[in-house]
Parts: sequence; structure tokens; C-alpha cells
Amino acid sequence: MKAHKIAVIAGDGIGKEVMPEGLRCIDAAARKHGIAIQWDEFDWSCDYYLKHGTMMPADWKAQIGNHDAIFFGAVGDPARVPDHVSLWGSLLKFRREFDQYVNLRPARLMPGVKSPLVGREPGDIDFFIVRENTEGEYSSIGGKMFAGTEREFVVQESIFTRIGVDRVIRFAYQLAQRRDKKHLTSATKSNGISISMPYWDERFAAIGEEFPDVRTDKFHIDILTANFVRRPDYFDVVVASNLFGDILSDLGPACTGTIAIAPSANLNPERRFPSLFEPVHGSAPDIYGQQIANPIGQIWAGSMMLDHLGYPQAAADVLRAIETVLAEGPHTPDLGGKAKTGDLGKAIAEVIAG
Ligand code: GGG
Repeated sequence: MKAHKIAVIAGDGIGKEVMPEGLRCIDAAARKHGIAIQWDEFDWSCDYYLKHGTMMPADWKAQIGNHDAIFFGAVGDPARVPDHVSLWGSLLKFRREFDQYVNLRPARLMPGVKSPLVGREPGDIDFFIVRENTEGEYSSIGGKMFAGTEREFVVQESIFTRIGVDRVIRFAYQLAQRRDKKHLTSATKSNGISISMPYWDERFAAIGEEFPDVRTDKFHIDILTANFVRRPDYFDVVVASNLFGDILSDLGPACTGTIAIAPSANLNPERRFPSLFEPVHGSAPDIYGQQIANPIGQIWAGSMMLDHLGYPQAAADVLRAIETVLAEGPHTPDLGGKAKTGDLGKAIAEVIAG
């Protein structure tokens, strides 16, 4: 049997602590389902940057471009490397160079997890955020003039291409069409951002004509964030630009109790390049070194990776095991428990093995 080649980049901070648990659990599922996986580890991180002056070697694309997927931990060590340097030198490079234009982020209230929103029970919150992942507000086009003088100013452009906007919106419609509620919400701000956001709205309406069975609405980002808190049960699939999607996909999982369990898939849907799977959370330098990080975001991202590789049963097994351990424990401190990162990973792997 040919092994799936997966590039493993644990990265920085708690990425180095949660990744071993991700590998442990996906290995358990692979053993159970007869899936062969070859893990190839790469030490590309802020440590690498401090040794070599770049986050990754010049031939990074050749080294991992033929892998079946990338399993990523977290990036960022702001005390030693500026955040924009580490992010643009690694994660954003993968997303752009491998054209991972969809960032798919589920927000689901799981059994055993207490939502900070009063009265919400498992089943009440279950939606997807589809974030545009290669353009929009995340752009390096711009500059600074008259630095250090009273006339100093900076300009930064946002980029919204027809291809880029249409393809992510179409993906979101297709996802909504496959779901029971068939409901797609668009995040906009066309009252204030008067060129790019009316364009986003226009394309959202135009693509919608291909999907007459999908119910749609749109909200300005400010009231949309309020509605995530007020009535999260209303949402099914939410499509958003890069920045708005980034914000919503921290808020959505936070409404479900802890951002630590949230996964994300950076997809190149055409499979011309490897897709990348990572937890939504970052490197959390404040808790790094204590082994208290919750590894579920990493493990759930591994489940999304198995699904992407064509193993829905194995992916479902991992998710069921996560649900079991969330319901029964052990729990890390973010969930009110005292367990260590490895305790959770071990418990989930044991449930997977059966
Ligand atoms: N595992 C995700 C991670 O390390 N995120 C760091 C971060 O700052 N991400 C920003 C983004 O996703 O755009």
C-alpha cells in the first residue's frame, strides 16, 4: 500500500506541544483503518529564523510541494521575531503559494463543553465559517512615506479579484447546498468600505443565482459579531473576506466554549497543491512550556485531514473520540480540568483504538 506523505510542521510555542498528540491520534486512526502514513517533519519555525534569517529554506516549495497534505501547528514567537515576519514567512506563504483559497473553520458546541452564552446546549451551535484565504485585506501592497516626520503616513491596499471572490463564495454556496438548513450568510461592511465590499455583495448575489435552493442573507461585520453572541443557532454557513473571516473564526469557537478545540482546513479544492490543516489557535507563548495546552484543535484538524485524504470513516472515528473525551474527561485547564496536554491526547487515542 502506498503511504500518504504528510509534511509535519509543529512550528512555535504550543504548536510543539499539541502536534505530538495530533500525530498520536491520527496514527491510532490510521492503524485501525489500515491507512499508511509517512510523516516527514520539518523544523521551520521562529527558532529556524533565528538560526538562518528566514522562516523556511529557499527550496521549501520543492521540499513539500509533492506531499499529500501539510499538518501544521502554530506560528509566532513575538518576543523574538516580529509577528508579521513569522506569519508572512510561513503560514501565509503556504496559503498563497499553494493557492489554499478556502479556509474552512467549523464552530460546534460539543458535549461536555460549557458555552459562555447562557442557556446554550450541544446541538444549538453548529456552523461553518468559510474564510477567503489568499487575498483581501491581507495584502503587502502599500508603503510608508515621510517616516519620522509630522507628515508620516502609511498606505495599505486590499485586493479583491473577481476570480478570488467568486471561487470562495461559490465554495461556500456548495457547502451550504449540501447541508440541511441550506442557509448562507455573507459578512460585509459595504456601508463603510465603499468599493471592495459593495463588490463583494454584488458577486455574492451574482453567484447566488447558480444556487436557487440556498437561502441567503448578509450582515455588516459589526452586527454580525453581535449576532454570533446573541443567536449563534441562527447560522449555518458564513462566508467572509480574509480579515473578517479571521475575526469571526476566533469568535465563533469562543462562543462554543474554548477556541482551543477549533480546527481549520486551508484547502486547495482543485488539489493542484497540498492543503494544510491546523488548529485555529496560535502559538500561545504565555502558556508554552507548561504542557497545559488543549490538543483537541490539532487532533480535530487531523480528522479534517483524514477526510480530505479520502477516509471519512477514520475522520468520523477521531471526531467521536474527541466528543467522548470532552464529555467524560480528562480535561485541560481551559475546560476546567487539571489534565496535561499528553493526558488528553492519550485518552483520545485510546478511544480511537477501541
Ligand atoms: N495555528 C494557527 C496559527 O498559528 N495562527 C497564527 C496566526 O496569527 N494566524 C493568523 C491567521 O490565521 O491569519
